[in-house]
Amino acid sequence: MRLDVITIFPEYLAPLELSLLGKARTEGLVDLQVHNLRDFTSDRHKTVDDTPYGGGAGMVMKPEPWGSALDQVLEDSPFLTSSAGENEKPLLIIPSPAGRVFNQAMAYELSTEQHIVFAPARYEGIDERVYEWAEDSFRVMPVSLGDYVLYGGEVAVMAMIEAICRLIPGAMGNPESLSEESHTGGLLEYPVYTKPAVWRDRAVPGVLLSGNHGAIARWRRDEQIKRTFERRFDMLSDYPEEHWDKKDRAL
Ligand code: 6GU
Repeated sequence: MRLDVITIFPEYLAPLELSLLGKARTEGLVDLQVHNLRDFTSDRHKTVDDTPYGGGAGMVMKPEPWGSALDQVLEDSPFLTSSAGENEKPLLIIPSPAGRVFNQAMAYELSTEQHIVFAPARYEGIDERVYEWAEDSFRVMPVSLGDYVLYGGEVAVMAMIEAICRLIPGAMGNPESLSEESHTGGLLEYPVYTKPAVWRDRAVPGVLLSGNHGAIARWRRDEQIKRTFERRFDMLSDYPEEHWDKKDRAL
C-alpha cells in the first residue's frame, strides 16, 4: 500500500515514518511518504494561507500549493495508469470534523486500498476549488475522527494510518488478536489478566485458571456483554439479533 501525506507539519508525522510502521515498512507492505506543503509554494515566504473571500475569521489555505503537491503525488503514484478507471483512482482523504465518522469497518475497507493520499488542513480549511478539481483524478472522501474539533487534521491522519495499517494482511504480529478485539465482533473486548495469580490482594477470576475452555469462553462472552451494556449501550442495540444465543438472553 502506498500512503502519501501532504502537510505543513511533516515533523508531526515523523514518528509514523520511524517506528509504528517500522515493521510494515521494512517488510515492504507500506510505503509512507510525507510531503511538506511549503515545498510546493513559489513565493519567497512559502505562503500557504490567505484571507477568506467574503470576510470572516481566520485564514484559508491557498489552492496553488495543494494543486502542485497533488499533481506531484499523482505523477509518482505507483498504481496509476493513463487509462485508470474510477476504482483505480487514488483515494484522497480530507480529514475534517465535517466528514464521515471513521470507524473500524472503514479501517477494514481502507486497508484494501492501493494508494491513499491524506490532505490534512490547518486554519479554516482549504479553498473549496481544490476538492472540486481533485474529483477528476481522485476519489475524494472527507473523514472525521469523531464529534470534536482538533487544531488540524494531522493527528486524525496518524490515528487513521495506525488503524488502517495494522489491518493490512501480514502487518500484525498475531492476526488472531484482530478477530477478538473491540469493534470487530460488535461487542467490546473482555478483560485480560496475566501472572501473578494474586496481586495486591486481588485474585484473577478463578474460571481463567480452571483449564475448562468452554467455561472460559462463556465467562469471556458474559464479560463482553456486561461491558458493552455498561459502556456502550449504543453498540448493544445495534448488535445483530442472530448473534445472540440462548445463554446470552439469560443475562
Ligand atoms: Cl479529521 N480534523 C479536525 N481538524 N478536527 C477533527 C477531525 C479532523 N476529526 C474530529 N475532529
